Amino acid sequence: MADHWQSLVANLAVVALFISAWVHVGQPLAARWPRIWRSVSFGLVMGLGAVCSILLAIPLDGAFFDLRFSLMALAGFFGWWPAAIIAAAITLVFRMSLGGQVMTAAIGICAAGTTGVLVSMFTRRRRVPLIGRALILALAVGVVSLGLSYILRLSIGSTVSPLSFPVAVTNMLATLLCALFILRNREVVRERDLFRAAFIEAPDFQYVKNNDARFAAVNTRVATYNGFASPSEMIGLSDFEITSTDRAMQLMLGEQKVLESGEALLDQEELLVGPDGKASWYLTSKVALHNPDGDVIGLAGVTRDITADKHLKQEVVESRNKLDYVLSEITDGIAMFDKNGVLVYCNEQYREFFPLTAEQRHPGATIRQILRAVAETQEQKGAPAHDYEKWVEEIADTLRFANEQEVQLHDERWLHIRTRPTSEGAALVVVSEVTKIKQAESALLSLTEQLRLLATTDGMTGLTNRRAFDQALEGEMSRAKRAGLPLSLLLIDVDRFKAYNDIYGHQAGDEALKTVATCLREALKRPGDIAARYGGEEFVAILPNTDEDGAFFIADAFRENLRALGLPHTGSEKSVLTASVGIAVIDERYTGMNATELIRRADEALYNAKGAGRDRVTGWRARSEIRPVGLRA
Ligand code: GH3
Ligand code: MG
Ligand code: MG
Repeated sequence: MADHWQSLVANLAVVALFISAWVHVGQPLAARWPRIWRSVSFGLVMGLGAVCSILLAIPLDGAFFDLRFSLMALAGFFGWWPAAIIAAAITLVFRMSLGGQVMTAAIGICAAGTTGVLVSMFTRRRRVPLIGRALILALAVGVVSLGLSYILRLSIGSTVSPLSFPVAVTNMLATLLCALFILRNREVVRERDLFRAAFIEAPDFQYVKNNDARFAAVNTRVATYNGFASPSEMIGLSDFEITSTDRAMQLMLGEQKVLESGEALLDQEELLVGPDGKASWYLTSKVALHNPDGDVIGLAGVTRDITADKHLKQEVVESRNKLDYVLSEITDGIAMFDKNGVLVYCNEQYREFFPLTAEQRHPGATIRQILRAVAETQEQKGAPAHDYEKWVEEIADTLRFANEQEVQLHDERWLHIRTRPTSEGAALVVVSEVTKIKQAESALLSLTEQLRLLATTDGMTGLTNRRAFDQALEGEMSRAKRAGLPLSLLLIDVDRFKAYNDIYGHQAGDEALKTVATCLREALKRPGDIAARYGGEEFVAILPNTDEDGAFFIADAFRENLRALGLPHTGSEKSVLTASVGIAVIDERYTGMNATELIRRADEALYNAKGAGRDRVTGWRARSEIRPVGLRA
C-alpha cells in the first residue's frame, strides 16, 4: 500500500508540474491568442499531464489508478469544451494504446471533463466566490470519481478496488489545490493587467527608469511623443538617444539627484519645445523607487501638459489686473460683502469715503462691526450714539435686497449708497459722493421757494398779493363752511390818501402804505390769519374761525394802533394818518355766501365807515338793520 501512496504522490507532483507550467509559461504565451486557441492549448497541456499521470499510474486488475480525472476536470472547468475535448482525446488515445479496460477508462475520462464544464457553468452563473468555486469542483471530482468506480466496476461484475477511495480523495485534493492556484493566479494577472493598462493608457507622460537612467517602462503617451510606435520600443533607451545632449544632460543631473538623495522632485514647471516645434508648459514629478530592502532601484516620473491651465491662469491674472486697475481708477467706492455680511473686497476709494471708520473697513470685517464703529464715531448723521444695536441690525439687513440710500456724514458730505445682492447671497455696495448734487438740489429748492414767494407776495408791503388773496379766500371759505366755523373779512381803506399823496408826495405815500401794512400784520394774532394788499391803498385781512366780535376787536386794534403812530396828515380832518375798516362775516346765518358776496359786503361796510366819518370800524348789516343816520341812502 505504501507503494501505492508513493505513486499517488508522484501523480500529484505531475499534476502540480503541468498546472504550474501552464500558469507560468503557457498562459503568458497564449495571453494574446484568441480565446479558442487559448482553450485548445490549455487542453493540450492538461492532456499531456494526464498522459504523464497514466505513466505513473498504479496498474491493478487491468485498470490504472492515477490523477487524470483531476486534470480532465480542470481542463473542462477552465478551458470549457474545447479544452475538455482535446485533453480527453489525447488521454484516450494514449490509454487505448495501453490496452486493458479501455471502455471504463473512456467513460471516466469523458465524465471528468464534463464535470469540469458543468461545474464551471453552474458556479459562474451563480457568481460563487473564488474559494467556493474551487471547493465545489473538488467535491464534484471526488464524488464523480468514487461514484463512477463503484458503478463501472459493479456493472462489469467485478469487485470495487480498494484503491478507489484513496484515488478519489487524492483527485479531489489535487483538483482543489490546482483550481485555487489557477483562480488566484487569474486574479493576480487581472490586477496586473489593470495596473499595466492604467500605466500604459494614462493621459499624462509616465515612465520608469532604472539606475542606469534607461527606460524600464514608458506609457503610450511617452512613446508617441518621442515618435515610437509602441512603448516596448523605448525600453532600454536613455534620454541621450531620444533628445538633445544638453537636454539629456540636464535631465540626467536632475534624476541623479533624486536617485542619490532619495528625495522626490515635485511639481517642477518647465516650458519646453516639443519635436513638433510647439512650445508647451509641463509639470513634472519624479520619485525614487526602492526594493523591499530599501535600496534605490530606479525612479518613476509623471509629466503633465499644463499649457491650457497656464493660459487660463494667465488670462485670470490679466483680467484681475484689469479689474484692479478699473476699481482703483473709478471714483466710486466699491465693497463686496459675502452672504454672512463679511467684507470680502473693497477698493481704496471706499475706505477714503469713510475716514473715521476706514480702519474697520478691511476684508474680514463684518458689516455689523463697521456699523458699530460708524455709530460710535458718529461718522454718519442720524446714527444713534447709544443703544445702536437695533439700528445696526436694520442697516445690516439692507444688504439682503436691492436698495439705494443717501446718507450725510459728520463733515456735511452726502454719499449715495447703492446695494445690489448677487444670486449667491453676497452683496455689492457702490458708494458715490453726491454732496455737490445735494447742494445744487437745495439751492434749487430755495430758488423755487423764492419764486413761489415772489408770485404770491406784494413787492412793496411784503403782504400777500391780490392773486394769492383771491385763492386763499376761496380756500378758507370752503374750509370754514365744511367745518361749520365762522370767518371774517376786513376790508381796509386809508383815509384821505389822495390828499396825503398830494401833500407829502407819492414816495412818502408809499412809505405810509408800508407802515399801514406793518400795523395790520401786527394786529393779526393767529398764524392762520392772512393780511393782503387788495390794491392801491386798500388792504384786506382774512380771519378764519373768527366771529364778528373777534373781527371788531382785531380791526379796532389795528385802527387804533395806526392812529396812535401819529403820522402827520394835514390833509385829513383827523390830522394824523387813519384808516377805515369794513367787516363782513360768514357764520351759520350765511353759509350759502360766495367770496364775491363776502367782499361786496365788506366793501359796503367800509363805505358805511367812510360815510360815518372815517377812522372807524363798521360791520355789514342787512338793509333792514341799518340805522338811517349818516349812511348811504
Ligand atoms: P377816502 O378817505 O374817501 O378813501 O379818500 P381817498 O383820498 O383815500 O380816496 P381813494 O381811496 O379813492 O384814494 C385813492 C388814492 O390812493 C389814489 C391814489 O393817489 C392813492 N394811491 C393808490 N395806490 C397808491 C400807491 O400805491 N402809492 C401811493 N403813494 N398812492 C396810492
Ligand atoms: Mg381807496
Ligand atoms: Mg382812501
